[in-house]
Amino acid sequence: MSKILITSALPYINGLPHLGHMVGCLLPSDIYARYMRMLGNEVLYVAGTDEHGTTSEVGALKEGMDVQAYCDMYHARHARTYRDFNLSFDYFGRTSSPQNKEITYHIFEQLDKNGFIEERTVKQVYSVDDGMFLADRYITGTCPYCGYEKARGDQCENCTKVLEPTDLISPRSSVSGSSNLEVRETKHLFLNLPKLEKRLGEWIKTKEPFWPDVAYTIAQKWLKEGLQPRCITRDLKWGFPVNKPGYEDKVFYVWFDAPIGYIGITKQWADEKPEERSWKDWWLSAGDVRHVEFMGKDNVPYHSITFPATLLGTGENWTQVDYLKGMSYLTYEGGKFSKSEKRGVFAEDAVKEFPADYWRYWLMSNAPESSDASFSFDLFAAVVNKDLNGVLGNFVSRVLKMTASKLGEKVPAGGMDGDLEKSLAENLQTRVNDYFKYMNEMEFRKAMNELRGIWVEGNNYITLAEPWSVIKTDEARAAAILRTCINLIRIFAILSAPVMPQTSESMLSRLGLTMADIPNIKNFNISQELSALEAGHPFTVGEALFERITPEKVEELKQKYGSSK
Ligand code: B3M
Ligand code: ZN
Repeated sequence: MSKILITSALPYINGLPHLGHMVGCLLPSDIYARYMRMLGNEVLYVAGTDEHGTTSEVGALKEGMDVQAYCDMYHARHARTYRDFNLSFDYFGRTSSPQNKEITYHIFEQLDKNGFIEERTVKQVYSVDDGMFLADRYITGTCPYCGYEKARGDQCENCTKVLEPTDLISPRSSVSGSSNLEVRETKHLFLNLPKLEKRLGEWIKTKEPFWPDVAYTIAQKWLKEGLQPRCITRDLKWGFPVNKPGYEDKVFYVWFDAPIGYIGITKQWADEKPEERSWKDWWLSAGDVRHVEFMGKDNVPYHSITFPATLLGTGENWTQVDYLKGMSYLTYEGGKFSKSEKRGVFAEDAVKEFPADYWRYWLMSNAPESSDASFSFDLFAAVVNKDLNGVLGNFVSRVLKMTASKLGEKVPAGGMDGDLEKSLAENLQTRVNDYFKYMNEMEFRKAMNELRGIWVEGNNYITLAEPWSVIKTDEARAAAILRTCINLIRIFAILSAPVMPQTSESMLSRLGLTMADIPNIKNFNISQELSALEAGHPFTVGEALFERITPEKVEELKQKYGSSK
């Protein structure tokens, strides 16, 4: 048994998750966590909301709420949505927790003590009427290059030129619209990354054979270009006040305390049962922990450079990332998801339309891994109707109905296995080995392809074995075939459990089993599993597992959620 620490990138509190966020880090991490538990590993799986920063302050301001209350409300909404999607976090915490504050302070003190923090004076835009320094993207003005009137201080959306706030013509605050802006000098703390570059390079080398290409390439590119000192403080009110004399009125930059949040959230989890849990067993001189992180690819630099360097700079033995799974992007009906333009399915609504498993399966079998992927309701309905309803659902209901009506609601007795069963076992074992291989490698699209292949083997078997005709002449042989089929249902339930936990539970319950009856799958031997349920074991037929999605429903959904431009 190994200890596996799994984290999903922490979603920003102010952006409610859409399908792209779900597939970008939350879902794959859950599927991996469930799978690792089924292998008998000791898993700790944590995530939480990323709450600090200008976006929260501005978001709260726009909704006329106090920032704390705003974050409390959105935290609850995030947590509820992920519960509805059946994400199996051991803990879903918050970066604003006292625990995270304590660890952030400690890490900062170590960095400062070891000489990796430096003071610099920078020039920044101050909004007199708002009484605050403005982050570059909260300054709006006319683009000097193309004349677009709503260019942001960091970039012009229209011509994509990267800008400095001072480039803008007639700049104004995006918070209040006020143009009473001044450039003021302000002191900030920087993490001296150049000083850590050598150590970081050496550490990355130790990871080379294990890191997926995307992560390794991005990290190498940054190192090659040379690291720059990074500002880790901000002139804001919402955040952890900096614990250094002279900086008390500033807070840590959101990207400083957010990844530390993984540790802070683990401490939140441990503090609930201090007598049996220890956060240090996972994070500090923990030794035997394998740490796997899931994130969108834009987050990779922070997780392969900045955060590891931060931890290295403490001089302490922190658990570092062993594997980074970076996902590409999911588009919606060929365009971008956009809350303001009412385009795209947000996770909160998704589970109101269909059970979570429909989404979980579709998203993982179309995961944007090697390239971006596109969601459309046509594709979604096609996959649900074909793979889930047509292949899996149909098999289950056909087998159970036929057995119940011809031989009673028990696993039938009698008959002999023959060549068909032999080749079924062989084919399945190959498929299952590949499925496990891809799950281990976190190649989810390929893994889902194998899972579907496993269901297809069941359908091929029943088509060849024809229990419906055999039963007319040889009841014992038909009994043997249906016994195999019922055992296949149990096997399908076990193997589908990481991606479709509810469906799995529903399949098991027909067989009088629960999730707790799922065996350790480390040495999953198909021949043995094919006779796990013995003659006489009772079952019930139950309702259809899935519902077909009609073309009318697809049209209705396209209208409701916005279709392609
Ligand atoms: N909240 C960015 C994002 O959601 C950021 C991730 C933090 S992970 C420590 O894309
Ligand atoms: Zn422009």
